[in-house]
Amino acid sequence: MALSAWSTLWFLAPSATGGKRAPYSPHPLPAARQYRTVFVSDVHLGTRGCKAELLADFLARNTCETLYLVGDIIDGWQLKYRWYWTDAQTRVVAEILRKVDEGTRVIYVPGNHDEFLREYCGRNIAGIEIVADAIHGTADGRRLLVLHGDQFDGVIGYAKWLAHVGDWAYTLALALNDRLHDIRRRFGLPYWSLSAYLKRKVKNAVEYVSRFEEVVAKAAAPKGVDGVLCGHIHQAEMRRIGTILYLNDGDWVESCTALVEDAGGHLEILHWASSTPASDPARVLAGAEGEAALIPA
Ligand SMILES: [Mn+2]
Repeated sequence: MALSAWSTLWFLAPSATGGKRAPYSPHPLPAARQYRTVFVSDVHLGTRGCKAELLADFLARNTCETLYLVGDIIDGWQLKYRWYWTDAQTRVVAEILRKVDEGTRVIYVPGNHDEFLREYCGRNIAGIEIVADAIHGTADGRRLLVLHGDQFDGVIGYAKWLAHVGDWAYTLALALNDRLHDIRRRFGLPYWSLSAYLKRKVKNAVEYVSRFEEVVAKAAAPKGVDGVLCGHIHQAEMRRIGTILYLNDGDWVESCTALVEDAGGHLEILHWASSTPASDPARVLAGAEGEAALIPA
């Protein structure tokens, strides 16, 4: 009993190598892969919640012919209130520009948090094409409408001012999450997500997600496309809704997901945080994967 209690507190004990904490054991990162297309959104650069290190690693370790940045990449709302920027966030920008230099076509579809970029739609900034929306042709001939998704907030009945309040509450929940995780980790307790817990408690959030997915699919159907790909609600998904394939690439504040297409047109949701080893410090930082945002952002 005493032994097991101590073993859970092993990290408090001075290591044999001179009083410092034992370093995390190195694990091999997942093998780099070549994709035809990578879609990422809801990175929220400029916020504390942004898992920039994981995203920079993901971008550095995977190549693609086309990279879609599906909105809320830079969080203009947060940066307006308070300037927050880290070296890892600079690395994300550097990795995107490196992709441009290496010949990847980079297409940026602004979202609501980076709506300041919408006035540049049709322009090319540093080799990145800024567009309001796009049609992506998959390798197997399907046509996907690519947009951020906030356009449908009004239809769902989510006012913009309310979204701002939601954004603030969501940021707070994520901050509490990280703090709580730090404390629990110190006591050797496993990861427990406050925001995931709250999400389960807040039934409205679950209803919002399914309603959002249906509204987006319904709007895409008359456009003569096979599917629609968006972000915005921080919940990765791939499912058929009526005749439309609904795709959501998730986010990089909680779940660290991307949507990827291989050379044959096969689409899948990639959980980058869970594809790294459990004891990887970067993963600990990212928290649990696959959980939804408490409040749509
Ligand atoms: Mn958004």
